[in-house]
Amino acid sequence: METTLIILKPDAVQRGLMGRILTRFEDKGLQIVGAKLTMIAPSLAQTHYEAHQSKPFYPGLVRFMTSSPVLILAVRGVGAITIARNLMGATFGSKAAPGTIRGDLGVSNSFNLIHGSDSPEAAQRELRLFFAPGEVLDFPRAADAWVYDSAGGKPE
Ligand code: IDP
Ligand code: MG
Repeated sequence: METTLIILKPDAVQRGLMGRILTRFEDKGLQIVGAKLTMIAPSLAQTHYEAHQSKPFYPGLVRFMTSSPVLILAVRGVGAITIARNLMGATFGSKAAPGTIRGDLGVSNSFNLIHGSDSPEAAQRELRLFFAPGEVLDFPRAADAWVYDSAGGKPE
């Protein structure tokens, strides 16, 4: 099982799209194991996006991410990191494929609704940035018996 860090960005919250985006993850069979509606402090946004520090869009990105509340999520499942990235679609709303969150719900390249960790290392780092110990929950989900085929001993 993998856990990934998802952020519904300020545009998603302000546009009233939280429920519809969350539903896509739940519909897919992923489990929501952490959630908080919060304002991101500028220092945290800077650290989170530090890989992009040298990019021209970095100051605007930090301003955008700290401008209004966001919904921070921990999302779990077999292959959750890649599955979530595929559900999100390409970075730019203008280019993201129909059927994806970014492709269906937005047109902007910077206001692109959602963040998702892009590797296991990033997920581990980002989950630790946004969730304190104990805030990401570990609980059985009754539906897992039907979401996964576990006949072989592990969920597939
Ligand atoms: P990702 O969110 O799909 O992983 P990254 O390349 O990691 O995309 O970029 C992080 C965020 O920075 C994007 O989600 C988007 O909000 C913003 N961003 C990336 N490239 C540009 C750009 O060329 N112009 C404006 N904003 C950008
Ligand atoms: Mg990225």
